[in-house]
Amino acid sequence: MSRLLGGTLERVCKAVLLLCLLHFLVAVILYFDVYAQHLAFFSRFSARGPSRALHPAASSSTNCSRPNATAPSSGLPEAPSARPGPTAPVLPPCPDSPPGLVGRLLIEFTSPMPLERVQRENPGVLLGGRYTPPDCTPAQTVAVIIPFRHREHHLRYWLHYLHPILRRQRLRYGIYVINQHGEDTFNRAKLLNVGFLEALKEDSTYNCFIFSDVDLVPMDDRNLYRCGDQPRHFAIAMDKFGFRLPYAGYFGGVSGLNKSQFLRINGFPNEYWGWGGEDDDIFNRFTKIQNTKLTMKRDGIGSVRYQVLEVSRQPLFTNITVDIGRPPSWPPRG
Ligand code: NGS
Repeated sequence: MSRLLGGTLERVCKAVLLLCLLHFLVAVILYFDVYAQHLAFFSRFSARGPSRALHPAASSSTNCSRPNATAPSSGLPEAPSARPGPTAPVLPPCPDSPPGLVGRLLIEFTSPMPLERVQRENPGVLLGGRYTPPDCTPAQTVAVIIPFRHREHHLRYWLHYLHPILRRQRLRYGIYVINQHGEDTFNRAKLLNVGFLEALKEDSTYNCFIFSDVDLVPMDDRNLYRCGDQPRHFAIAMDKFGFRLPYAGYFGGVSGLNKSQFLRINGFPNEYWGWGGEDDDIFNRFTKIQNTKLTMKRDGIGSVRYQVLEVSRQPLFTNITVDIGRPPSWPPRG
């Protein structure tokens, strides 16, 4: 009887052990599945809904670098950059994989972030938030467009994190904050259209446009802010969505299109007043599905109407205040 009981007990113990092992294996697989995508990790520091705690990957300092860190062998020059004059030697093309990247970044939004500090820590950035690597010639010129209103606090963090990242990525870039004038309903996509046109007025050599929310920063500098053969969605793994896409076809947060891609889809829709939907419409422009097929020809960069009220070149960004009008009189969305 006792031998029978002992045998059963042994079998139960073995089964429990096996189950534990299986559990451990699944945990390891899931861990690597999530962390394999860490290049694409993004942190949103204000959710549109209630604010959320940062993922431990963002708040822990383990293996993470400070935003203005330099890799030991980066050789990142700090001197203010200048375009080569007629006698300056022709610089070599910038490498595809920039040598000075530091990988995972320590992202935290606790201490105040004065603009003077950001300026001090980014000596190579010129008036208007322009930067050109002094030691190589980048393949693209990148305009970063930020739709904006009343988010100075977020903007300071964004500049603090992004300038060092973009410099390490050896990009030639400019930062354009497109500030919606007045208190009428916000229109993110229309501001992005304005940013595209106004950035090109500032510098007609821009050939890559990165459209970024002001409260979204990459958590790893190996996520390169460059354009590709296809429109790119950068924010595919965000802390607020558990580092996954909230749904297939999500195109919000940070995206990038080169000039011809943007023009081929007639830019972005102007008619999405208030929260949500504009990014889905933009995504649909690539696949020309649903209602977008009917609207994209008449509503886009070709039909955008606005008035520039002020262009102000600040040390770390160009601020363009625009009047984009108001939503039509039927009830606004969102
Ligand atoms: C969808 C919205 C998108 C938005 C996404 C995530 O429902 O514009 O939620 O929103 N689409 C529509 O409203 C049709 S978020 O959780 O970031 O606030 O980007």
